[in-house]
Amino acid sequence: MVVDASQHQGGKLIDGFHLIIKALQLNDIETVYNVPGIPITDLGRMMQIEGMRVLSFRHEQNAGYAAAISGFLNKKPGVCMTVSAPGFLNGLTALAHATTNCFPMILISGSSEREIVDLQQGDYEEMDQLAVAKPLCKAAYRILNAEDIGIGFARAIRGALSGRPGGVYVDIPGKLLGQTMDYDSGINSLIEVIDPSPKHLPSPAAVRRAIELLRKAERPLIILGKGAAYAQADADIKTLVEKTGIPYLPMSMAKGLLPDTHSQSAAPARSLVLRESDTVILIGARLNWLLSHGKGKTWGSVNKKFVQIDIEPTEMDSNRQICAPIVGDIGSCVRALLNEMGDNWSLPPSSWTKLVQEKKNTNIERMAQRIRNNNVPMDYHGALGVIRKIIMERPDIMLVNEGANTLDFARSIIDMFQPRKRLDVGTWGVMGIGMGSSIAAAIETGNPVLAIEGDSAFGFSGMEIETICRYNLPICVVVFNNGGIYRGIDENNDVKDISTTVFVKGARYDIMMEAFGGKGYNVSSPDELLNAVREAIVSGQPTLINAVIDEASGTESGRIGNLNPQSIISKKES
Ligand code: ADP
Ligand code: TPW
Ligand code: MG
Repeated sequence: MVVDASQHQGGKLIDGFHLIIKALQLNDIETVYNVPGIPITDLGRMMQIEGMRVLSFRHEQNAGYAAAISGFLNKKPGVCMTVSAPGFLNGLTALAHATTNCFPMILISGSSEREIVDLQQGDYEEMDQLAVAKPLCKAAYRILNAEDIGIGFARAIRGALSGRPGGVYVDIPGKLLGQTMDYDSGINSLIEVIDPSPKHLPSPAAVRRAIELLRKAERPLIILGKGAAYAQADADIKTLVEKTGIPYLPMSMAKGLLPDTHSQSAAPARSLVLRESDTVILIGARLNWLLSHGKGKTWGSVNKKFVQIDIEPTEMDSNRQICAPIVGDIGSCVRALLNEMGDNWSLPPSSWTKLVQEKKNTNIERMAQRIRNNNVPMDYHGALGVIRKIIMERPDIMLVNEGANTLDFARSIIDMFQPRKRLDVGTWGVMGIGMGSSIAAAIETGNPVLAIEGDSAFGFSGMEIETICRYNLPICVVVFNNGGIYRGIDENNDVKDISTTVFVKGARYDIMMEAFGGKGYNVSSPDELLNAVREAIVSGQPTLINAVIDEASGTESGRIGNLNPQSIISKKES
């Protein structure tokens, strides 16, 4: 039953439902991504009545991924709300993903009666959710009393945003919602969090140390990570790159921080700059697996010195010695570096920048030839050459991308021109972020969204195309349909079941979209693909394009096949 808050005002009482709503609104949180059910159905309804946006998904994991990416886009916690035990667990994957990626997010889950859960007497959807959540997020809280709702959410918001951002869990036992208290005391108990993500100035000595190192560098390189995109210090980062004249490499979600066509972008010469650089400045990027841990063949034999800017002090030396750690928020650190550099900064030796430029020219020319094909069936290059053209025409498009080959080729082929326009699988390389990220991108930015999805990747969240149609969102999903995971051609080796990596031949994902009233296209050539995407973007209507890709054109695991363990026994023998 829906109760209007004003009734309570008259009686000078307020309940848990409305205290939660007011606690969120007081902190400028107006959107919730959820799946309803006991005990939070009415909470969602009341949120809507009080003017919040509550979007309902078909699976909590997708609502969670939407919340996670909205945290990244807005520098404000994205909120996901779920029911107890199974709904909570479905949302938890996304909370862990947000924490791993340093995105601020709050997962609010309803839970069963504490007395029964703690005695394990078998309540409806019984689970000790707080204990389960704790190891998978930055902080986890349970609110038992209405008068603690203000404090509880203040802690959650500060937890998600301060220092290294991440996920916070808030456990809401069903009983809390119906609790009442005096209206005025309730309102006074709420907390507007002041400065939840305080500036963290770097120490002057750390800044001087870094500048001294940079002055001696002969082959310097800047690496921009998604922390730099998150920080929203776009103008200062651009100034730093341009004033130093240092070639830079964007990590995938930092693409577009400066346009990929920038003369200093070293992306098309990635292998060369990683191998040959002598001094590397990491800005909001970790030396994790995505950068081969800063070691091995990728990094060559040159003895490198690392400068690292990060808000998290313990990130330093995690994989390599950091000679000049700069701990602080990226905006403040970049500003401090610019101040310390002064006006006469000498550009890197031209022998270095020329070497990078030559390699770039060769690779750009090679790529241009490969994407200029109109093969049918399409290969990844032909199809992505088209998508590349679309983003050049409309750089405001939010590009969502997942898959293996579909991800790896898209990342290198599609140039980005504006910050925070590329949303992908993140640090885990997780499949399933597609539709949740697309929905949040549409809701949070209002821009057109283009999701480039492997057919396997799409399957993890595909049911949300109903959600896309229901809210009539300007999302165009392109399914790169190669009939399987990595490829559609694996043989079944005479065993009973079909190969583990292949799907139904000739599947028509476009018809799924039509089932919900959206527009479907089935295309087999780059020209058809180009026309279909253009029409979709102009129409702003929910669209799914089934793009038929040559089943044989991908490779195992895309670019990271080397990470597969090897058996001494061949697959055929075993
Ligand atoms: P990528 O995958 O793009 O290389 P990572 O997720 O590995 O990026 O790294 C992001 C880093 O950015 C994290 O170590 C995180 O602590 C840091 N970070 C996030 N926001 C800020 C900020 N505002 N200031 C400083 N560092 C930040
Ligand atoms: C949650 C493992 C990595 S990539 C991939 C899987 C299943 C799908 C690749 O096929 P797709 O792309 O999307 O069709 P393409 O172009 O190469 O054919 N479960 C989760 N995350 C991951 N990463 C996997 C499984 C995986
Ligand atoms: Mg595939």
